[in-house]
Formats: sequence, structure tokens, C-alpha cells
Amino acid sequence: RKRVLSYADRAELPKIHPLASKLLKIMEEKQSNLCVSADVTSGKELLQLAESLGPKICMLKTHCDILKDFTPEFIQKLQAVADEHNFLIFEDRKFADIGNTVKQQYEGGVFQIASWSHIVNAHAVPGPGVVKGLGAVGKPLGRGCLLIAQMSSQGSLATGEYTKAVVKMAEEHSDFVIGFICNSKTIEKPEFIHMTPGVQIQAGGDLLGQQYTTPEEVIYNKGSDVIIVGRGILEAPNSLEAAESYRKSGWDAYIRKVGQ
Ligand code: 5BU
Repeated sequence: RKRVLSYADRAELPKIHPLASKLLKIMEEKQSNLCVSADVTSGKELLQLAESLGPKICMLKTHCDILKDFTPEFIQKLQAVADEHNFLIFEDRKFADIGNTVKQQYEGGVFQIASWSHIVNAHAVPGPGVVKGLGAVGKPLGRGCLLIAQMSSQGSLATGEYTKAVVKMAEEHSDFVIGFICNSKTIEKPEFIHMTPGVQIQAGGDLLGQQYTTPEEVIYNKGSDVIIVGRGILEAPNSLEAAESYRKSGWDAYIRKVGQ
């Protein structure tokens, strides 16, 4: 059986992207492969979550366009919390247009995502232009991109040959693409980070097609690296306790995986 490299080992790989290396080091140091999806609608609430859950997470995922009160001041505060607690920010923007348009959507507008989000994601549907457009803005800033190779939702069309083509696109743009959103590991290249949404302690789903898998399944059986958890934590009676239990499940599964 092939040895599974530790996050720390992967952080030192000669061809690793600096941002992927930084993430892997944070994961090792904080013993966390948990990314919290902070899907709330007020900036104040988001900052409170970031402040309280910060010590438990390697990354905080945002949807800045669901905030009713987005401001540059809010972003400054979020960046300060991210620095304080040493986690990365991932804006789940899912860019999906031609290169020239995504470039402007990433850099400009109300949100100026490139100025604050370490990581963004994109659909590969438009072809490599989407990655080139985003890269033109993100690469000089040291940012990284995840390509959406698969989705957690029921009936997703991102499967089979499409997923394979996404992986190929990532390999061809590894100076900006640091990994994937996927349900399970899509490529045996330890430089790439695999991140999986649709995670809850109890498998199941919601009423709008979301499908849930457990942290153990995602990390140990599916070989992904990072679990992305929203409502499993946000809707728990005590979000800090819930975050700790997801962190521990994800970390224990990883330890079991590297130990084998
Ligand atoms: P949940 O509350 O844990 O179901 O939230 C999952 C989050 O991950 C939510 O912000 C989605 O937009 C996001 N997501 C997802 O659920 N599935 C996907 O395939 C992708 C993103 Br890509």
C-alpha cells in the first residue's frame, strides 16, 4: 500500500504552490482540516463566528454576496481576525465566465475579492480562459484557485469525463490552481489540495439537493484533505462545541490515514 504523506511533508514538496504550502502548514500546526462555511447574512455575525471558531479552523469560507451589509471596513476586520487566528479566507464565488469578464469580477466591483480572499474557486465550463483571466489578477498577489471538479449536490453534472477534464486543466495551470472542490480525491499528486463540501456528522441531505457525508468518510475513505462544514456547525446549539467535534473527527480520520 502506498504511503500517505503527512500535511507537513506535502508542505515541503519541491513543486508545491506557496499558498498550498502555507495552508498545509496551518493545518499541521492547528491540527485542523476543518474549513467553516460562514453562510450568514450579517457582517457582525460573520466576524463573531470568525473570532470564536478561528482557533479551530484552517480556513473560513465566505459567500460575500449573501451579506446584507458588506463594506471595506468589514473586510479589514475579517482580515485582522484571520491574521490573529492564522486561517485562510476562501471566497466561494464560483467564477464561470470568459476570462475577460472573470478578471473584472475578481478584481473590481463592490467586493474586490482579489484584494482580500486568499483562495477563490471557479467552474471549468468556460474552458482554460477562466483560469487565465483569474490568474492574471490573482497570481501577482500570490492568490490561489480551486477548480470545481465535482459538486456535493444531487444530480450534479460535474462527473466522469468532465471531472477528468477539470483535473487536466488544473495540472496545466498549477502556478495558480492549488486544488479542487470535489467529493473524493481526483488525482494522485500530493501538491494538490482536495476540499469537500456537503459534510455533516450525520449523513443525509437538505430539501434542496444538498447531500451529506461524514468527516471520516470524506477524509479516510474518499482521501480528501479538507472538510467544509456550514450548517452542521452554524445550526448546532453550540457552534464552538460543534466546530471542535468536526475538527476532531476530521483530524482523527487524517491521523488514522497517515498512520496506516
Ligand atoms: P452546508 O450548510 O454545510 O450544506 O454548506 C455547504 C457550503 O458549501 C455552502 O456554502 C455551499 O454553497 C458550498 N458548496 C456546496 O455545498 N457544494 C458544492 O459542491 C460547492 C459548494 Br462547489
